Amino acid sequence: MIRTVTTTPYGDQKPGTSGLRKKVPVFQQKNYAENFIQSIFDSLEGFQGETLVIGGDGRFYNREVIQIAIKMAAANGFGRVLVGRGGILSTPAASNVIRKYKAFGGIVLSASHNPGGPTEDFGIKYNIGNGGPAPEKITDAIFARSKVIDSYKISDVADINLDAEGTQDIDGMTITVIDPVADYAELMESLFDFGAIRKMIEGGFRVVFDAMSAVTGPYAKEIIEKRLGAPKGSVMNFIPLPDFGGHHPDPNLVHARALYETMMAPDAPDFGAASDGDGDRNLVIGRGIFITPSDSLAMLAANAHLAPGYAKGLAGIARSMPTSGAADRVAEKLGIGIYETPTGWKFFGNLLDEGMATICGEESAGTGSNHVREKDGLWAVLLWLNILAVRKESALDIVKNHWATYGRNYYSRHDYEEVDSDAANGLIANLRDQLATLPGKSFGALKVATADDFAYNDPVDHSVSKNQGIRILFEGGSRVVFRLSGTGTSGATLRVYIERFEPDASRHDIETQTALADLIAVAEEIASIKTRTGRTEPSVIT
Ligand code: VG1
Ligand code: CO
Repeated sequence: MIRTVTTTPYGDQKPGTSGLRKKVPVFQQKNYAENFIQSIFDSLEGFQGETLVIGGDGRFYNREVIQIAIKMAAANGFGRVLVGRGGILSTPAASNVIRKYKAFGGIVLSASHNPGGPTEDFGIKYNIGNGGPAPEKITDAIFARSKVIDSYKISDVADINLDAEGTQDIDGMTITVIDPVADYAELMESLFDFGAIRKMIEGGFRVVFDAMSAVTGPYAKEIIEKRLGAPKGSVMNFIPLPDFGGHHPDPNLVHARALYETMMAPDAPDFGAASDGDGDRNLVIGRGIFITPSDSLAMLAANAHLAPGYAKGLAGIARSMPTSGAADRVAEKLGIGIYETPTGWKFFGNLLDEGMATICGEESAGTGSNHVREKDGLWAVLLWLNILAVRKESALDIVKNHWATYGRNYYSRHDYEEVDSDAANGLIANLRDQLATLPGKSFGALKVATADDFAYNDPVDHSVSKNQGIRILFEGGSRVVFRLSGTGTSGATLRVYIERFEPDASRHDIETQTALADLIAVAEEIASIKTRTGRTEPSVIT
């Protein structure tokens, strides 16, 4: 039986960089999730009888919202729901399922790298039929709808058993509980030379993967241990936990410290990697060398043709604006297009759909390709393994060679988390006010060439996205970028991105923060971070 329930709107359901993210208690307010899901459905057209994919990263409150979403999909007229067993689907796996089964779209439940638990974070995101995050046109419509919504529809049925694969019907809709891993593992096997990787591992190559007690555990177990033959124990923290074991499932040098230390030890394995809460990010560390995400994007692009799925070469590379220009040099050498987009995977969708870009990446540990429409953590790890298996060199040698060929883009991001929102907005406003007068100004040896607030004109649908980050570019190619995070759930997070290009191979071994020290000081001088935020140092440096 279908019920129509009267509700009142919440004013704060604005999707951010990657969907709606709030603390669990916010989502637990009366009708909060229902309002948002109905606002999604109300913003879509033509889904009657169509398929909806539903899955999440297994965090606290995942199962509850999955039940709600299924019952609301039935009441709103979807013909079929595909849901991952246990309510689990990694973000890239969900993207794949949407594409493979020609679904109308999908609802992905995740707050990604943010911590989980009763007082931590939760999130809901809508993906369109290409498998990618809804573009701004749709997220704007969802927000507008959420502000006036007065009722939602839900099927009045008992909870669905999510733990057994199979099919059942409710209110005229079919629900199929699917294996969350199988389709994804098959896709990976179609892109990479599993035989070559298996042989490398048989030959003694040691790989470790930290699933951070998050969604990639079952995927990495199946692929890295079972299909590629890595010894048991190669995948660590492989059981997805609702609170990620109390950790931040954020694969960076702060939260994946143990992995970093393992990789820097004298008896380190050959290759180490980690992924985040929902499986779309990757951290890669070769023995003795941390590979920054921006460098990893460039190196994967330069070597992708060594994997069967990319043997024909790349059509183009796309990177988010704050991501370093290392990939640009590769695109230039390959003679292919390079695109600079705002932060967030949704901006890559059109470029991938149009065949303009094959590989995309973000400095925030996200890399992916046209195989799905999300960034994909395990995909990046497997592409690295495929490249290592073909080149038969260490990751360290590949990195050093790359820098020697293309030059090195020293790069770092400084995050100031949970700062006062007014202070953060004031800081950005102050930077905006300086944009006109900065060009031509000198700070020590650094002279500002241009300064702007990044705006993106989508070359495919010609939509314009403004205010995407303050860029200060110096003569010689160095730059500093400032923007506020769109994924946080309390206060504001200021991100400062710092980059300097160094062509001289004899200067490629400087410690990163040292190499960037002058720029870091100028960033402080221009933005007055310390006085405006009251912070003496960043909370996270990546
Ligand atoms: C951050 C990253 C961005 C990424 C987004 C979602 O956004 O900077 O590159 O696409 O998270 O990633 P923001 O607005 O906080 O800077 V995930 O893995 O959290 O879905
Ligand atoms: Co993520």
